[in-house]
Amino acid sequence: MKVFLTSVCIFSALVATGNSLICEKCTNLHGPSCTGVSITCDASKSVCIATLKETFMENHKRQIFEKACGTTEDCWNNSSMTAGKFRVSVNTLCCTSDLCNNGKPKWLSVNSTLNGQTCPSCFYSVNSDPCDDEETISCSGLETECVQFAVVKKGFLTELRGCATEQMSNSRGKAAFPEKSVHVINFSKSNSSIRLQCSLFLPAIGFLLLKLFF
Ligand SMILES: *[C@@H]1O[C@H](CO)[C@@H](O)[C@H](O)[C@H]1NC(C)=O
Ligand SMILES: *[C@@H]1O[C@H](CO)[C@@H](O)[C@H](O)[C@H]1NC(C)=O
Ligand SMILES: *[C@@H]1O[C@H](CO)[C@@H](O)[C@H](O)[C@H]1NC(C)=O
Ligand SMILES: *[C@@H]1O[C@H](CO)[C@@H](O)[C@H](O)[C@H]1NC(C)=O
Ligand SMILES: CC(=O)N[C@H]1CO[C@H](CO)[C@@H](O)[C@@H]1O
Repeated sequence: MKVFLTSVCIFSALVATGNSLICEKCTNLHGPSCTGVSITCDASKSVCIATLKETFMENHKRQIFEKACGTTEDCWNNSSMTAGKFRVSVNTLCCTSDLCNNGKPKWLSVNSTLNGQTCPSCFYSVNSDPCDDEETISCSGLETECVQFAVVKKGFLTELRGCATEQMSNSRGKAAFPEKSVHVINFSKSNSSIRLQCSLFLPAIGFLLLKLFF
């Protein structure tokens, strides 16, 4: 009887697994690696992913590392942008065999060679200075496109303008903020040789009004 039950259990375990992918799952909010448990992915998830997100604000660096089941839309390579004093880069390892996201992927290091592009630059959030419409930055590495957009997280709005990689630009800003809790709005490519329309952004309108009336 015991033997029979054991085989039933093993059998159902096999059936439950079926063709589903198995991936490692873990999150480290303060570092570049993590080890976790093996999980069986939902049928809708076809890749195992490992994502390293690095942010720099002024001189403060933060690294977030996550391993999970995912879809090919969660795969970002060479996705970085620089906006004012803020820089974010996101790199993803995406693979399709069981537990292929274990271990520690190798990531490209930051390329700080100037590439000749200049873009309007701004990082405007709660507690930071309003955007200066004249401000530009020189772009480096693979960040050859000018983009602008805003992100909303928990009701707070942050406005970004700056240099982005092609992958970042193609993702319409989402690659910088893969978190489900962050919504990208009002994305557009900007042209370094055309003056930005400040009124695109609500905080800027507030700032303009202040300038006009006081
Ligand atoms: C990202 O780059 C790595 C290494 O260059 C490569 O193995 C991987 O296939 C790339 N992933 C995507 C989604 O382009
Ligand atoms: C990412 O950048 C590296 C180095 O420039 C390049 O070799 C690689 O092809 C790029 N990957 C993608 C997906 O663009
Ligand atoms: C770094 O960026 C420069 C300028 O875009 C480029 O010429 C160079 O090939 C890049 N180096 C690497 C290792 O990707
Ligand atoms: C940017 O503006 C210049 C000059 O007006 C124009 O030649 C170029 O095609 C524009 N680029 C984009 C991406 O709109
Ligand atoms: C200032 C501005 O352009 N705001 C727009 C941002 O995008 C939302 C919808 O995504 C619009 O409703 C806003 O008007």
